[in-house]
Amino acid sequence: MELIDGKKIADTIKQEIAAEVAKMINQGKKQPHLAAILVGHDGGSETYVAHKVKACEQCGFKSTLIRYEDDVTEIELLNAISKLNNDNDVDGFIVQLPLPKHISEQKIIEAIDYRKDVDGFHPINVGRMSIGLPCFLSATPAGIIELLKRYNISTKGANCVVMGRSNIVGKPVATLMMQKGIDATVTVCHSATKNIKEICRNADIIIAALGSPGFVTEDMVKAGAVIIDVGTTRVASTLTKSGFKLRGDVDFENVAPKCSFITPVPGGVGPMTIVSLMRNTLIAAQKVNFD
Ligand code: L34
Repeated sequence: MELIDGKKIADTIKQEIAAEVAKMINQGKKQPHLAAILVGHDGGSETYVAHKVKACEQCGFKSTLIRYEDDVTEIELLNAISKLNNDNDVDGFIVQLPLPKHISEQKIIEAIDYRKDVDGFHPINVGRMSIGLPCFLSATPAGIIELLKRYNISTKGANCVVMGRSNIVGKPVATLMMQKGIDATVTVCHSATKNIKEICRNADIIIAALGSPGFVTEDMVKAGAVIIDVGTTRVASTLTKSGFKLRGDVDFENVAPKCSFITPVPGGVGPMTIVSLMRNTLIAAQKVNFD
């Protein structure tokens, strides 16, 4: 069993991006600039956005964090987005999800100029991805593909089971895995799927993105399978100062010995999500024309 070290790969990629930025600056170009809107004080969102701001520093980007309280109105957020759309210094921006219930996430996502949508959540980017056109790929799926590539994991003809059908991970990663060049045979499982254990046992690659801690157990995994664990649920723990620890969707302790490759939580997919956002911001700053 080999551990897939997402943190190490992410650190390497950040250095590659920083070198690219140094070149741009040498050529007299402006520093790439990522802005993030964070609403409220959700613990997970605070952590992820803080990681994004820090990664900007490491890559040599400028970053701007715009914060609102939970009671922000939809109109206020739409105004903030419109400002960022029109700000020539901002190359790309994100609105960290989830948002409070009184705000329509879809409306917010669709208000973002797709050319600055470095999350790749706008329907134009999602649509372009589905038909294999250049676009901003959403960060977690792109990070997973990059990990498979950097570990030389063969995907051609592999049976890939994606667990979860969210717009952020399940659906886009399933789309990417079946694309020409990656060439996996993809099955997507969700809460209404029958025989989920059987389907998983047939998988060469399992991508677990359900947000259900420890769901994937040893009896669901074929010997030698590759396991990508996207879950990062905070569960109560008396062992840590914070009072919680992160748990993935995979029962790591019992599943790991059976696999050929497995991602840990933390230190697997999470850091790759951050670095894919950095890559998209670099592309946005280079004003690559996708059309
Ligand atoms: N708009 N909303 C928008 N874009 C995104 O790309 C996200 N996502 C998801 C939630 N909402 C979003 C993230 O940023 C999930 N996500 C994310 C980002 C980073 C990490 C996990 C999820 C991460 O860094 N995980 C670390 C541990 C972090 C910790 O200590 O809590 C890891 O090693 O897995």
